[in-house]
Amino acid sequence: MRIPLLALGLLAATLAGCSDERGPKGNGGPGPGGSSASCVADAPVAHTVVIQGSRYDPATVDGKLCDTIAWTNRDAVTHTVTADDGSFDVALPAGATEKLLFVEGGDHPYHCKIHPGMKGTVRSGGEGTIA
Ligand SMILES: [Cu+2]
Repeated sequence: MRIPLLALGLLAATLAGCSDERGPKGNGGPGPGGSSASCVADAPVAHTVVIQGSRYDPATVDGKLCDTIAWTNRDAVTHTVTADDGSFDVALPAGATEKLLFVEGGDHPYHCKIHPGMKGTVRSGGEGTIA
């Protein structure tokens, strides 16, 4: 089975506007742990969300920069993992697994387009680029 890996974040954010992103991120100057982390596109899955009974479990993932999160649909119907802001939109037929790599910090609330009551959130910190 093919499992596409979708990356979201920096690229889209950069294209979306705000051309000037030189805001200071760290505490003064070049130190260890700057804001230029490199995320590996095929990194192991850091978190798994199971979709069962038309619920995301867990509903909130406390992720980190560069985390890859996998959603597995154990229901007999199709669900989606769709960002509230449209930055990602993945359909999961029954039994399917899809992965997303999070390279942009902040909260990423998402929902199922088919079942409006299904809601979840991915939290990730920091910013990175895909190696
Ligand atoms: Cu659904």
